[in-house]
Amino acid sequence: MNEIFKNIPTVRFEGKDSQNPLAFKFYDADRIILGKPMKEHLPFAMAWWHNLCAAGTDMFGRDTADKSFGTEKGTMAHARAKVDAGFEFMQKLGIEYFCFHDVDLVPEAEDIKETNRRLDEITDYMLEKMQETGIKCLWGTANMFSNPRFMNGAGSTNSPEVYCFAAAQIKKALELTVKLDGKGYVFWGGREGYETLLNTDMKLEQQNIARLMRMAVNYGRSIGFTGDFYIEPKPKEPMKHQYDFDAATAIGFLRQYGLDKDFKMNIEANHATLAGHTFQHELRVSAINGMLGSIDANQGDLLLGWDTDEFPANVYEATLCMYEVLKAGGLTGGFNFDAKNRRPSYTTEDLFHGFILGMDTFALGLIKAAALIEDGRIDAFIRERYAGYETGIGKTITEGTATLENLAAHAESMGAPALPGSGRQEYLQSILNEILFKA
Ligand code: XUL
Ligand code: CO
Repeated sequence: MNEIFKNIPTVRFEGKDSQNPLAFKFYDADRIILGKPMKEHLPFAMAWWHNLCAAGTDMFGRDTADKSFGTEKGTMAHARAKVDAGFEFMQKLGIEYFCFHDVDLVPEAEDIKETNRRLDEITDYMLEKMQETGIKCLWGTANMFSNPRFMNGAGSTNSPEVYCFAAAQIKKALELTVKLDGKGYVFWGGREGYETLLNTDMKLEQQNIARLMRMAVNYGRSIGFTGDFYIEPKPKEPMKHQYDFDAATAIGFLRQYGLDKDFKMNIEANHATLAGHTFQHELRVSAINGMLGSIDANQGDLLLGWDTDEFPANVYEATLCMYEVLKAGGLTGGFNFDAKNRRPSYTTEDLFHGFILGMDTFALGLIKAAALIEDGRIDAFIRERYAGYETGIGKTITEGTATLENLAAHAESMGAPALPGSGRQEYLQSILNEILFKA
């Protein structure tokens, strides 16, 4: 087979003193951290759409990068070339997973039967490559937001015909996910929301989304999909308001409609910040509800109000992310780089630099999060901060034996309570800095 990225060698770990732009400085796949090799803590995935499809087009200008891979775009030859490029790319970086939308894989035809035939053909080819390389599928999904028919959403559309079309795409995408043995299936409701309540039946739209998800679960289970379904919360963009606003909202929705046993969260860093939360907050909310499934690893620009999907470079954030992931006992999914190069970074080398940056950032985050946990001062502080609930009147509260009368009687008997202990935020932030930047 022809090598596509001829100027790029296999990217290897060279350590922190290396200045080789095509080497890892921190991601050392086999290094043991807290008893497990880094690559098991960090199952990285390539997003088909950003890496093999997107070429820099934005609202103000056309492509800057050439992603034709020597073929004509919009053809099945191009679809196959993307498979070749993708697998060579993942192998050169040591990435073991990929994620895809249906229409990332093949050009969409007018007739869904023809699109599905193309999907069968390309996934046969992908399966061959997967067997050859050992690379696996992290998750699949259906793109129910790009085609104009989805202008009002898929599950939330006002048109039953469009709803049927969404059902057909989900059915096929689930079949493909099973065929490729994907660990998960994602719902990102990009257009499941509204532009104005003046034309919106919010209750019906939400019920219909839940109905579609229920049908997806029933069908998925009937064809042998044993993995997790994921909701990927995002508050806005493209719609003004999206129903899966954040993790807490999505979890409430899943519980309301009895879908919580089959679904977990796929948390994306940049979506968290758009919702006005930190990435860590969204991970914690998911984890404490037993629903931390997978992560879309990217970062936003806090000065911009949209989803910039940048490769993660912020070690502080990655450390707090990995702290949450380690505390939760790891992910059932993985770390999908839902990230793209900046438009002026249009060369082949830039594709690799983006992933090297992201993988090194998360490797550093893992190393530092493990150090925070081993250091133990933050954990000890939190334990101590809530120690009052382990004995006496506090224990009656957590055990559930307290009544309002008991607690009121206790309050009356003791006079004014002492102030709660200091939160010591600055001390704790110093510990974090000390561990992050220890010379
Ligand atoms: C969009 C986004 C999607 C999902 C998959 O903001 O994150 O690419 O990850 O549909
Ligand atoms: Co995403």
